[in-house]
Amino acid sequence: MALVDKIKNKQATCAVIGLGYVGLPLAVEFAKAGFRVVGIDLDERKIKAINAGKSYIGDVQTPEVAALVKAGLLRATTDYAVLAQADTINICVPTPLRKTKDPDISYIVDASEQIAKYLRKEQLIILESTTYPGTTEEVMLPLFSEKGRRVGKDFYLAFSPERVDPSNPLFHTRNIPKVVGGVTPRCTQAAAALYGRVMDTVVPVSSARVAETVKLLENTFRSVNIGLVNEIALMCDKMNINVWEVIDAAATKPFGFMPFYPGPGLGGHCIPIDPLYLSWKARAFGFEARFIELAAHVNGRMPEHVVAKVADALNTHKRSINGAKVFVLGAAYKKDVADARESPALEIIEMFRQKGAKVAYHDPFIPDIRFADGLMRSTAMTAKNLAACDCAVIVTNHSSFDGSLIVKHAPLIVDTRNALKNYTAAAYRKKIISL
Ligand code: SAJ
Repeated sequence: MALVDKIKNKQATCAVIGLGYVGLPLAVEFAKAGFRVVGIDLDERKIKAINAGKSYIGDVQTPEVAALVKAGLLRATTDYAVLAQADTINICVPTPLRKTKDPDISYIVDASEQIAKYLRKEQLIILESTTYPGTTEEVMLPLFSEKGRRVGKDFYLAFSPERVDPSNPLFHTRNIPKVVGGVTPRCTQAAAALYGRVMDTVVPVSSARVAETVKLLENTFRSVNIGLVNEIALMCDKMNINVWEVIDAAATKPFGFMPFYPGPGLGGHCIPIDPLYLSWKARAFGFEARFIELAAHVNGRMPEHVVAKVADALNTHKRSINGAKVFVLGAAYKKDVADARESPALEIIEMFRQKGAKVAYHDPFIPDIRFADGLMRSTAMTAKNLAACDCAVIVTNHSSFDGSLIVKHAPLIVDTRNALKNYTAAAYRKKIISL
């Protein structure tokens, strides 16, 4: 295949559509491997930053971008016309949910329609955005097959799930095994050839559908297990058993167990969303994915449980939640990330406010949060501010949080992340309420 030869000798020009936390690292890895790469994004700021040799993604170093741009291996544009010169095209655009909790693949369709405008012989298109099984073949393929073009002969089409884990210190784009499935075997071969020149490990599978489903299984596995451990936490709370101690002891089992931890709810732009793409598609086949729906229900109830715990804790101090000063510590969806998308903290803050509490929050990664009635800014976590509240609630356990400061000054603490597990002295235990 002429395209595979071009890839093998790195003469291919690679286009990456969508330059976010998946697309930019991918574009940089392709360029580092020696390919000429053109990134495409609608956001002018991203384009300007890249062409000025600057990174806006934590896991991508600016000097690296600068060197690749200087070497002529990396450039960015908002103009899709460059696709006419591309030999390979990777799509890394968002796949959110609509308000109705149905999949929103409009970004994939928009990108595909642009690709179809410039499609020419021997081009390879690879979708990386997480989506329901069948998207590549049922939605994208028809757009490219017009004018008698034949997939696997005139052009190649594949799916390869993104597995980027932002700020993961060990696993980066290049050393995470890359699953890839083509619409035809020759499509798989072409896509595997491309990744084989960039990634340490390539895992070819028999079809695009299999590759789409691999990603959804990975993240549904997490959502369902988090839902299970949250339900166990609710049970242990009723039975006055320390669920954290139970999990730590269970985790000593050297096989057949993987610890997950209860928390204030499920945040991020992957885990709360991806499983619902799978259950939505299953419903189209008349199949009710009950585990997925139940996990979403249990995880969705955790913010309410946290607010109830705080109300009970205040009650033991003869305070009602209405009028109480509540200090939420941590707003990001998980520790040490600067991302509050779908964070349970947002729902918890809203619930406190609806109940008449005076809420402040502190998060070193999230300087402000926009609510319907305006902007809320992060409040410094000082001894004074901790002492001034009626209850502090640890919602995200950032590594930078000073447990001794919190325990010393806050009069009452609800700890939803077991962040204060080392403060076991009787005096402390009286004022620290665990999830
Ligand atoms: N969470 C719990 N208990 C747990 C684990 C997570 O409550 O035991 C919560 C987190 O606080 C967060 C949400 O679930 O609110 C999601 O956490 P996550 O650890 O799954 O982190 P994400 O959303 O960044 O997931 C990403 C995913 N990566 C990709 O989709 C490429 C996921 O597949 C990774 O396994 C995960 O990172 C990871 O392991 O860090």
